[in-house]
Amino acid sequence: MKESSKGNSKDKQLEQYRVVDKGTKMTTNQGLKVSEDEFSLKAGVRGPTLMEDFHFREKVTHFDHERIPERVVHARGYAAHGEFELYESMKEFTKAGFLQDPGTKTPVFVRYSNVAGSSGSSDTVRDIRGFATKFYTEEGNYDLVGNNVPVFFIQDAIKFPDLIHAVKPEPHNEIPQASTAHDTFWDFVANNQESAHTVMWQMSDRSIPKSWRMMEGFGVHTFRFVNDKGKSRFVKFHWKPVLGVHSLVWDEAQKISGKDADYQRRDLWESIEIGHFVEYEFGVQMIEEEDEFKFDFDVLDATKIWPEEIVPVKIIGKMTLNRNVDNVFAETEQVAFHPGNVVPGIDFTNDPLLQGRLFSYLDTQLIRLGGPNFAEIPINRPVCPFHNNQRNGYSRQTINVGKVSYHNNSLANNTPATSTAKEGGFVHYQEKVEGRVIQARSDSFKDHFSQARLFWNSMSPPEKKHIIEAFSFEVGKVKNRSVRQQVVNMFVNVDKEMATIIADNIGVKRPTGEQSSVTASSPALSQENTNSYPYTLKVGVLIGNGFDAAEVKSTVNALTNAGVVVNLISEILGTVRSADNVKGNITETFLTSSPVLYDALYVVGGTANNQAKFNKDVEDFIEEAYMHYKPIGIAKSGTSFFEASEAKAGPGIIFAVDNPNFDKSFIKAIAKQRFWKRDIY
Ligand code: HDE
Repeated sequence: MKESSKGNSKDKQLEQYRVVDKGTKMTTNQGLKVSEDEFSLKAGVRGPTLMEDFHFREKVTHFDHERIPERVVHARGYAAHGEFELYESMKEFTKAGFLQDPGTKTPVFVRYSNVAGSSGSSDTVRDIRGFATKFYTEEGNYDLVGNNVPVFFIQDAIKFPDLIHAVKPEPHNEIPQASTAHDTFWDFVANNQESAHTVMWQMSDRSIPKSWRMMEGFGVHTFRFVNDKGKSRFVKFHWKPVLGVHSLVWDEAQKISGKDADYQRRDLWESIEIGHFVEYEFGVQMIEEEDEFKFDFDVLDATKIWPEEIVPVKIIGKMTLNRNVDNVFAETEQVAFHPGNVVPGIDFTNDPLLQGRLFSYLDTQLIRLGGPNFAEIPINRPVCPFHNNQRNGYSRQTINVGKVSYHNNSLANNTPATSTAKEGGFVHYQEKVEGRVIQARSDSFKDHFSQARLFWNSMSPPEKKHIIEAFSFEVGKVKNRSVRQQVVNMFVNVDKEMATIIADNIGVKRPTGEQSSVTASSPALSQENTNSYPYTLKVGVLIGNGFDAAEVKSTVNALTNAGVVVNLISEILGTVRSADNVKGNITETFLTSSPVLYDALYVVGGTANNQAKFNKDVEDFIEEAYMHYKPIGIAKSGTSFFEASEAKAGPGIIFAVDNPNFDKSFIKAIAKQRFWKRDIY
């Protein structure tokens, strides 16, 4: 671990709680040294175990209670520490302390998650990803609990339990795990048409991100910035990954689930361990209060984006994740996020989805973390002092000294004292609210298809193809014909051709409705327009004995210099030798690895003990990478291996033969990641 990455105030606070057991003597929880940890206490060597064995009872009792309830949603997750640095002062817009002075660094903790699956499910399922950030500011913890998709399925929090019941495995047989490809989810979609826009995102490549390091994050709701003069503006928050937005292809995602269910957490862990820190820029979109009604969407509706071309994203800082956790349970599992954790200068709006979340998160922590004292768990403690009159409850750790635990008081000089706004006290924004008590939704929330169509219009041809394939897979898994029909009848509102192709694929009648008349598009929504770098991508080198050391070394060096991670793959672990006896270190075999775990292949070829099997393995790797549109670089000695495979020369296939620019072209191809123009089927 890099020394520098243990330096911020949160890291220092956590340091006090770290316990290193290595090199110590074993004791009970009471501190008594243990003399025997192999055999329980028995009456005779073949006799019954005795109740008296307090060490056995303590050990097993603790074990019996090791689990806590997993999160009801977002159960599968993984996290890392880091820092947020402000580029430019936001003083004009917000009084939030951590957004005032350029260069201010704030410790952060980020937990990524999948929504639907249980904690043991696979990383690469099709799902929206959670992207929750806790900023440990000097004014208290600020939590931005967002997703990698900017919109949500529903408009009012009262429908959240319904949505989640429909998404989760069906209750009669608890199938399928971590998948929306089943009857109840699509029945929910078709009968709750406000989900249309988010479902389009979910059927797009966004829901199979290649890496958490390569996906955007969104606050989703409209929040408020409030400045020191009390002026408020509407704001939406964005995380933009420096490496750009990249996705898996569906066949690859499914195969990775089997080959490495921990694919995304491993990617995050390993990247941070080798110093490939994870970076996102932080952006804000702002709308003046007086412009609230100037748009063709309601700013309070969480099923709508503010197209970046209409409301630009202002980049104001950068987050870098640079330290893995010490203990996943203590940190990642026990972290408690809450959209209601705000600081002065950031406030809420009347978005009915946000309003409901403000209740739900505190409530869920009470059951998950076993009582009201979870803020005292090290990962949840703010870095600034915290004092109030809350007392007692399960697992209270603070020893509050003195007899006063009420307000107002005279015995403690009326402390802990409240603070005015000037002194940093949080004062809720004084929005004027009027209305009748009513259970209804504003008409301005009722357009469900315009932005779903905007999203469709913004997609490139390969992205559109993937969306159609995703629908055809997901709805194709729905057994109930009426539900399948209802889904295409709904999505014809987005695009007639799309819905017609899906209808044909899933064996229902072509829909008769008409698509939305929106013709606008938002180029920012297409992944085609994203950043692409070779940095941190992974290349598998398929190599046997007898390779040309000079050629391979030069390419591997060029790749490494570009920040590419290179693994040598062969028939067995150990070493391979070049024609002139230079050694190569084999870290994976054809059996332990798979082309789906690499971004590109470098085919060197060579000789092996079982040449026929080696040749077949190399060909299989080439064919699979080819089918997933990945770049393949072919060393001179690799040409015959490539030619023996079913893959064809064309986009993203770079040969070293007669190519003085091989390294450069290969690195460029690696950065591009996918070659959709490949003739596959
Ligand atoms: Fe959540 N959500 N949510 N959610 N959510 C939870 O809190 C809830 C919503 C999000 O890594 C739960 O601690 C309601 C939108 C993330 O620990 C729970 C509604 C967005 C995480 C809960 C929503 C999110 C959660 C479950 C409808 C994107 C994981 C465990 C109004 C902006 C945080 C927990 C982590 C977790 C409730 C909708 C993001 C039950 C009622 C919209 C990233 O409290």
